[in-house]
Amino acid sequence: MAAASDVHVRHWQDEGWVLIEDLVPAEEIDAAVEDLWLLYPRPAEFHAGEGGARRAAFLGGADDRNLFRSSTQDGSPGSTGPAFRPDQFLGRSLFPFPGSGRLNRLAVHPGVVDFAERALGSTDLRLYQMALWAKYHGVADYEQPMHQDHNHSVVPPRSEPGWWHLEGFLYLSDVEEGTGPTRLVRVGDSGGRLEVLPQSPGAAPELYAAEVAAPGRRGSFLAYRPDVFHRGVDLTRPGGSRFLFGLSFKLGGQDWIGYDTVQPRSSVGRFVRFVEGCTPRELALFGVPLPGHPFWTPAGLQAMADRYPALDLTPWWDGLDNDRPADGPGQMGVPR
Ligand SMILES: O=C(O)CCC(=O)C(=O)O
Repeated sequence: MAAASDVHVRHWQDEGWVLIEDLVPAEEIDAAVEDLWLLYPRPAEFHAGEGGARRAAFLGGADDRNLFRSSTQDGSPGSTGPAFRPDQFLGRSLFPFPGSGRLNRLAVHPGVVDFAERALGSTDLRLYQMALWAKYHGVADYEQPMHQDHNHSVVPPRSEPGWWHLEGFLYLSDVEEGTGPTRLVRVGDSGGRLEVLPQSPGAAPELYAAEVAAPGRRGSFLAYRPDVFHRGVDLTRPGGSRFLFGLSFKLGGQDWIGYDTVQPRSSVGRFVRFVEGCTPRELALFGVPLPGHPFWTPAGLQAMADRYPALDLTPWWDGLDNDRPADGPGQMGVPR
C-alpha cells in the first residue's frame, strides 16, 4: 500500500494543508472511474453535447446545498468575480454509487484512512463527507471567494490537536492548471484568523496573495484543516473537466461536525453490497459498532446477518464471548 509519509502528516498538522501525490495508485483510480460514467457523461461526450439525462442534469438547474449566504457574494445571476454560485454544485453525487463497487471502495481506501488516522491522531474516526463532485468547463463560473468551510460544523472550529477534523479531496482525474486546482493558504499566512463569511479580494487581498494551487495527478489526496482559507477556481480549458471524491473525517463523538449522511440510502442494494465487502474497522467509519461493543447481542447479530447476508460476522460473534448460537440460519453471517 502506498502510504503518506510522516512529513505529509506533519505538514497537514503544522501548515494546515497538504497534497499527497499518488496516495492511491492510478490503476486503482482508473478501474474505479468506470463507475463514474454511470452518473456523469465522459468529458468528450459532455463537450460533444451527448450524454442524455446525465448531461441534462448540468444544464439550466441550480443546487444551493453548499451556499454561503452573504449580501455581497451571493452569486446572483449576472454577477462576476469570485462568488458562490448555485450551478457550481450541480455535479455533486452522494455515496453509495452504482456500478462495480470499486468507486465505493475508494471511500475506505487504506492509504487515505491511514493518513487520516495519523493526521488526526486517532483510530476512532468517522467519515462524515462522502460525495463525488464533477465539474465541466462551461457549465458554471466556478470562481469562488476565499473562505473556510464553516458549513461542516455548527460551532466554530478549534485549531488544536484533538479538535481538528480533516477535509479531503481524492482526485479522480488529473487536476492541472485550467481544470480548477483548488487554491489554499497556509495557516501561518492567515495568522489563526477565523471568518464565517467569504472574503472578497477587495476585503482580504493578503489571502489571495498567499494562495497556492494544488494540482496533482489522479490518485492524489488533498487534505486541509477546517481553519484553512481556500477556494475553487474556474475551469478555463475548453473541453476540460475535473472529478473529485470528497472524503472528510472527524473523531468519533464529535456530533457538531457533519455534512453527508448515509442512513437515507443504507437499505439500497449498492450499500448492502458495500457493507458486505467491509472489515469491522472500515464499517466503524460509518458508525457501525465494533466487535465487543455492548450494542451487540446474539439477536442483533442474527438481524445483521439478515440485513447483510454476505457480511462475515465472525469478529462480532467472537466479541460476544462465546455467546453464539449453536445452530444459526446457516448464512455466512453466522459462523458455526
Ligand atoms: O472545488 C474546489 O476546488 C473547492 C471548493 C470549495 O472550497 C467549496 O465549495 O467550499
